[in-house]
This record gives sequence, C-alpha cells and structure tokens, in this order.
Amino acid sequence: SMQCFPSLVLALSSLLGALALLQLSLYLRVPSRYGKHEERLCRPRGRVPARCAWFLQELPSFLVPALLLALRSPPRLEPLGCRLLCCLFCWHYFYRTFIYPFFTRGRPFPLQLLFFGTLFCIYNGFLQGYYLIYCAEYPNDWCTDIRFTSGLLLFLLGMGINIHSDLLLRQLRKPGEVTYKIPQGGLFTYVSGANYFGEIVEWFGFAIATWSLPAFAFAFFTLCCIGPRAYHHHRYYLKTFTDYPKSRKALIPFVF
Ligand code: NDX
Repeated sequence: SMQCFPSLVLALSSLLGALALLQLSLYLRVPSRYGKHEERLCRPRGRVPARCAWFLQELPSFLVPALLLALRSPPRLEPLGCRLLCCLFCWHYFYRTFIYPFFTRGRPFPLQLLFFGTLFCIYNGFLQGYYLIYCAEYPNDWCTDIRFTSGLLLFLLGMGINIHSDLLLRQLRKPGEVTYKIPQGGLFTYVSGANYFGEIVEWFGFAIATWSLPAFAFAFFTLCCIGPRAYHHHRYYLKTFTDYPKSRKALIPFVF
C-alpha cells in the first residue's frame, strides 16, 4: 500500500515551483491564449465548449484527492487537521468542477490548453492530496493554531471574493453572448482582476493553514499563472474602453 515518500513530495513541489517560474517568464509578456486573449484566427475545430472544458480540466483536482482520502487504508482518522484541509481543497474543486462550468458563459476553450490544464490538475491534485493524506503531521490542537485559523479565514475570504467576482462577470452577458463589457461592483470597483485576487488570497490562505511546501508551491504557481493574466486583462480594458475607470488597478487594490 502507499506510504509517504518525503523526497517525492520535495521533488514534485520543486517542479511545481519551476513550472511557476516558467509560466511567469512566458506570460509576463504575452497572455495565455484563452478567453479575451485568444487569437482571432484560431480555427473553431481546435476548441471545446467552455462548459465541457472547465468541467473536464478541473475534475481531476477534485477526484484525485477525494479518492486518495476515501481509499486510504487504514483510514486516516488522526489528526483532524489533515482531513479538514484535504476537504477544503476538494471543496474548492467541487465548486470549480460541478458548479462553475454549468453557469459559465465563456467562449469555447482551446483544446491544447485543455490538455495541459488537465495534466496540471492531475499533477496538483495528486501532490496536495498525497501530501495531506500520507505525509502531513499536525499536533492534535492544530485546529486552534493561529496558522490554521488565520489561513482558514483567508481561504474563506478569498473563496468568497472569487465566487462573487465570477458571478459578476457572468452577469455581464446574456446567454449566448460573447462580448466583453466593463465589470462593475464588488471588488471590481478597485481591480480588473477581482476573481484572480480572490483566488490568490484563497490559495495563500490554504498554504498558511496547511503550513506545507506543496501548498506554498501551489499558491506561488497560482500567483504566477493568474497574476500576469490580471495585468493583461487590465491592459486589454484600458485599450478597449476609453471610459475605463482611471483609479482601478490590475490586481491588488490601491497598489498594483
Ligand atoms: N485552470 C488554473 N502552462 C487553468 C486553465 C488554463 O484552474 O501550459 C490553472 C485553473 C491552464 C492553467 C489552469 C494552468 C497552466 C496552463 C493553462 C493553459 C496554459 C498553461 C496549462 C489549469 C500552461 C505551462 C507552460 C506551465 C505548462 O469568453 P471568456 O472566456 O473570456 O469569458 C469569461 C468571462 N469574462 C467576461 N465576460 C464579459 N465581460 C468581461 N469583461 C469579461 N471578462 C471575463 O468571465 C469567462 O467566462 C469568465 C472568467 O474569465 P477570466 O478570464 O476572468 O477567468 P479565467 O482565466 O477563465 O478563470 C476562471 C476561473 C477564475 O475564478 C480563476 O481564478 C480560476 O478559474 N483559475 C484560473 C486559472 C488557474 C487558476 C484558477 C489557478 O491557478 N488556481
């Protein structure tokens, strides 16, 4: 049966960190090509409806840790912290897999990115789940530790911002519409990438709550993946809408 190999966790986390840096170097100059940054000439053949794409792509990040948690024998009952944290991760991806895709009004998603996105979600789902279920050790009172409580708070806050902001984006379109408008309300009052800001806060909260290398590597990856994207969204809006609110920042309210 499976057991914890600390060197495997170290290797997978380091590779995740390296992928993060690769993304940063790739996507600081040019955005990743989906959504509003997709090249117009792209053949429709290589695209998948947004609903299917997000469902398929994010599913492994829910399924892999959920299965690891359910199938571990003997079941891991102590400490509570591990299961709670694993459930938080699964909870986010339950939302992202089973709820988000069914409401999205996004444009069709490039097949190639769907492929890499799926690989990524398998990889990260395994790393986070495997670490929490086979490796992590917490004292029995971890649930009252300031790292756990403050991290959990940030996680919930970030998740709330992320879900609310994605809802505001969705309401900009009628079903079937694919045009872009100026997002209004919520944290969009302050930043162009309100949903990304929420997601980043969420995963840094998760990292603090788990206090683990894999989770910090994933938070860093998220920052490097959608941080630049927020910046490119911001530039897109400034270029497209002459009446775009001047005081709005790209990602971090009042700062950047
Ligand atoms: N999926 C994370 N890298 C990604 C898919 C792409 O969950 O090869 C990372 C995730 C993957 C990426 C994933 C990993 C890295 C990949 C990348 C592709 C290439 C890259 C694999 C897995 C890669 C290397 C080289 C390292 C291997 O038509 P539309 O779609 O634009 O419509 C949009 C709409 N909208 C508007 N509607 C009207 N008016 C406007 N002004 C609008 N602006 C937007 O709203 C969408 O329907 C919707 C949201 O759009 P947008 O662009 O704001 O968000 P989006 O990027 O689509 O993300 C959706 C949500 C969001 O909450 C975000 O926080 C979360 O997913 N997310 C996204 C990406 C990654 C991630 C979270 C994470 O890292 N945690």
